[in-house]
Amino acid sequence: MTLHGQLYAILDLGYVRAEDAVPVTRSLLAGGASLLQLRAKGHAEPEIEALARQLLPLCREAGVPFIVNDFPAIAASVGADGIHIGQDDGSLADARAIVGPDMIVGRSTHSPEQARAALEEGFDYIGFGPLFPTPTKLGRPGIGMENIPGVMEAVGSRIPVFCIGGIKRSNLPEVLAAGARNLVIVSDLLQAPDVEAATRELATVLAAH
Ligand code: TZP
Ligand code: MG
Repeated sequence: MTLHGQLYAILDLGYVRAEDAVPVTRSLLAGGASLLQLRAKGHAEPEIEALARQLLPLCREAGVPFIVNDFPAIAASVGADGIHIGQDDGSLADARAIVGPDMIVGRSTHSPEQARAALEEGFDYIGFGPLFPTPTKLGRPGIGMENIPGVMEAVGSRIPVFCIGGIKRSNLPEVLAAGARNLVIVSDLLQAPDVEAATRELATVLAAH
């Protein structure tokens, strides 16, 4: 994985109806997303697996890694490219026992200490945030932007660090000025009137930065 310039899009069923998952994923991919995650909090595993089987070929066709949130067994069963796990979802070794040695395994981190720990444990990338409070992840305070430079230096020079949480086209300049180089953006893409155009706008700025 390249260290800089990536836009990680999430097909989040909190914003997209399952029946719209395929066209919205096509728009995210056409707009230039670098990675795509399926995030389906509260949905039943068979439904998530069925959706993953639909989205995986779209990502393959676009040459974009397809990542499953939360469920290593689903990622393994559908042959996804990666799995994303949070702080409460077990260790890297737990995930590797299910997905094997080759799959991308990413970790959510919420502090510089967690970011460094994830690097040392051997994760392939991290999410770092939420930078700002966000309705997509309720109940977590924003950690602010002041730790971005330190985390980018210590961790982001070794594995991709994806800043996440409340990032929008409107605050993109300040987030980039703070040192972010890869971003996860959920609601600003999924709530855009033209998802493909919004994705293209963000992906272009990020790739050129
Ligand atoms: N983890 C930390 S913040 C977040 C997740 C999944 C949600 C980011 O969504 P948005 O809509 O881009 O703030
Ligand atoms: Mg999780």
